[in-house]
Amino acid sequence: MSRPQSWVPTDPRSAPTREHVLSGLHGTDEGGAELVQLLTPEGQRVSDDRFGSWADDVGAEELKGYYRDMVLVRRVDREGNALQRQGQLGIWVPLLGQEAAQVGAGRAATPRDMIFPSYREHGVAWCRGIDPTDLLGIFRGTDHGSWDPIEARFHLYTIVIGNQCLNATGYAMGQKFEGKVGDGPDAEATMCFFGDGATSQGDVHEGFVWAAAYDAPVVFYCQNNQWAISVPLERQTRVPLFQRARGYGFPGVRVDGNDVLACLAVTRWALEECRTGNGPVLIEAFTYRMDAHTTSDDPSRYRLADELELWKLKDPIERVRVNLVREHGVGQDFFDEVQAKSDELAARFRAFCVAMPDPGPDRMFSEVYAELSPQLAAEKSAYLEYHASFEGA
Ligand SMILES: Cc1ncc(C[n+]2csc(CCOP(=O)(O)OP(=O)(O)O)c2C)c(N)n1
Ligand SMILES: [Mg+2]
Repeated sequence: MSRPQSWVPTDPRSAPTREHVLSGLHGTDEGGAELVQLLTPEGQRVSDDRFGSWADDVGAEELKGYYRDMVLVRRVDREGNALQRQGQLGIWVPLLGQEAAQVGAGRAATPRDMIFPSYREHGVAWCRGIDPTDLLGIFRGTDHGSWDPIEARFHLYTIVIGNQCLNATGYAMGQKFEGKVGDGPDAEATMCFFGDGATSQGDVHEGFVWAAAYDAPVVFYCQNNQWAISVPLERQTRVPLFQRARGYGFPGVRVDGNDVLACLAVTRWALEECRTGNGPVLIEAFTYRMDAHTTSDDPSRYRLADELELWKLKDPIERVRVNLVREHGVGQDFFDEVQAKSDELAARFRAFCVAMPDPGPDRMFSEVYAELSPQLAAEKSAYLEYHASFEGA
């Protein structure tokens, strides 16, 4: 069967043929011609007419910074996985493979911008200045989230798939209503992180519709890591995800999610569009989840190992390392220094985790509402009384 040139039917009124559907699915499997890339998997810096200028200021020093970010974030991630296996955490959600998608986007945001994550955004949290030890509470089950979302301008993790798209859109509408969109230095935007699977949720659709109708300054940042637990991307969509934006009336861009520079450039552009009143924007960061969905998942049951082997060749950290060595003459000292920093961070992360105290029974009632309602206050005292009945038992 020959594949048509494009997935788009020639007559827009006609239903897509089987061939069109299949070619559309094919388009979702690969980056495709519209993938924005500034750093190839081989570590070569390349140009891009539309977005290249948004990373023109990135020289050796900045690139070294992004390399350091990605190595440290990966190290935290690997330690998190190990701590779960050793019984110190109830669960861990790995980001392995998505470091560039997160660091590129996270470093593009200014301190004024507000960010709504899902549950895998440890790299974005890092860019917001959240100490990695603050991530441990949720996964050890001692906390709902240990950072102040207002101060960090980074909301607490959301486990309910897609829900944060509504929160982010509402927040961005508020920014618009309060006159925070425009040319001034106080302009700000919102960024919302979600996965490929989340795009099948009603909440994401509703968020897109409201954001479009109100010109809300929100960047929808979809990390397409090809899988929603065991469900592959082709079960979620007939068209490449970035093209969905068109149906809502705003631009969609597909960026190489394993290319930190391209993610930085495209996100800088998108946030600026939003701040200046041209939002919303959808970014599809085309990447791959190299580990399991969570530590409760076993991907060998639903995907072939050779897929992972192919994506290893597109590793987001390795291409930056190669570029630093080849195009900037960075020597081994720098890489040794980053390695030493990563060992130090890992040791601190582990030591913090194993020493975390168990919270008291009142903890689950604290910092949820500013003031407890009478009903919650009654529930709290009943619970504390029940707890106390075990004392000495
Ligand atoms: C509303 C809702 N439905 C189902 C789930 C169970 N669930 C947790 S993660 C997940 C898959 C999400 O996939 P994707 O959006 O691609 O994000 P990824 O985990 O790949 O980053 C599902 C179905 C949930 N948490 N919330
Ligand atoms: Mg996914």
